[in-house]
Amino acid sequence: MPRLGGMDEFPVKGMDAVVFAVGNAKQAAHYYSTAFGMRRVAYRGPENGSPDEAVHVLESGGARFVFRGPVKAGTEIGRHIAEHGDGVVDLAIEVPDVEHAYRHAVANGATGLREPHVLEDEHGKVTVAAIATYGQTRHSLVDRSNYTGPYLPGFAPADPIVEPQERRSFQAIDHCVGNVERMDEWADFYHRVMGFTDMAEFIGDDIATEYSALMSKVVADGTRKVKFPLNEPAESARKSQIDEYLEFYGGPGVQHIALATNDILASVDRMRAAGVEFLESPDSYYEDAELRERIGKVRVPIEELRRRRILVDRDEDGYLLQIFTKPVQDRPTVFFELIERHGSLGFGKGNFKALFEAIEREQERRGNL
Ligand code: TYF
Ligand code: FE
Repeated sequence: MPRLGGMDEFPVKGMDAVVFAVGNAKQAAHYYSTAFGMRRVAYRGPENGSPDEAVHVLESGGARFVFRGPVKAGTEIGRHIAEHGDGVVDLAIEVPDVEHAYRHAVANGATGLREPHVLEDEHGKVTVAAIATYGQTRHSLVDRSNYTGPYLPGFAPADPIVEPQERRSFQAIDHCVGNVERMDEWADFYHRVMGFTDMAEFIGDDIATEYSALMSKVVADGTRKVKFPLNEPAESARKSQIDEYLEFYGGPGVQHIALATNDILASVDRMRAAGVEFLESPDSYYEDAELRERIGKVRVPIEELRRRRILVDRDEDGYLLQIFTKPVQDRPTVFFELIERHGSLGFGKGNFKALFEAIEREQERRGNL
């Protein structure tokens, strides 16, 4: 029996937020409102106690994105953006006991970036600490069980930027993927520091050399609420998509955030209509007799998936539908995945070939292959 990681040594409640550093938080908040259908709920900036940066907080169901951008020259966040471009600076995790989680992490070799401390305002108290992970990325550890405000003490409630969509395009963060130089080292970090265990999905160099040019391993907490796949470039004839990321981001960082939806068809239609670009799987993917055989019956005709370029995969537990955006900034770095799960706990292993070929077509268009 595999050890049930996380439950005892490092209990987690789930993802608290994905925090982005961006050049212009006001415009990013607008894009994620109009194109991703998110709703702004909180703000902090020069008007209410944050002279260096503006922070817009957006939600879609249980998913929370935070956009931090500099409001003047010479800030720390500005230096981060100069180096990496827009990207993810913090995968914040909600935990029941910050002090315990932080002590456990640091005792097991994590670098502490911020000791546990209490933030307080009229809405209550939040305890926060932070540890370092790959590249310049961090994990804040957050306990907001004694707080009723919109995000963190010091933040003011903010109006939505546009009239919120009738139906949201996603309701939770499914998984957050890191691109690193040494996958095993970071998988071991999550085993030691957070008691996470490996999930079944693994791409070794056997598959890697055939087509993917990457190796990948997934670590997760015992409840599988927090799932972190880790990618490493593999030797191949052409430049790995992971090497491209590492070069353009300037080191390890978050590659993609997968967003859980109950109606991926509607989500894709809405997001495409709002200008979000998705990777295009070829017609041959849908015409493949082997795929049709393996997939069996899913909730919609394959034709509906083909029209939208949605991918489908099945394993012993069920099936999943998924699609990937192109990078959402000019650099070929961060992108998103939409995922609709029907029992499957996997990550779309059966789609890796089609997906990686689509990514390589994009790499080629950018002249980075
Ligand atoms: O998270 C995953 O593992 C899947 C597959 O560059 C994947 O979404 C893996 C690597 C990659 C793109 C997608
Ligand atoms: Fe994924």
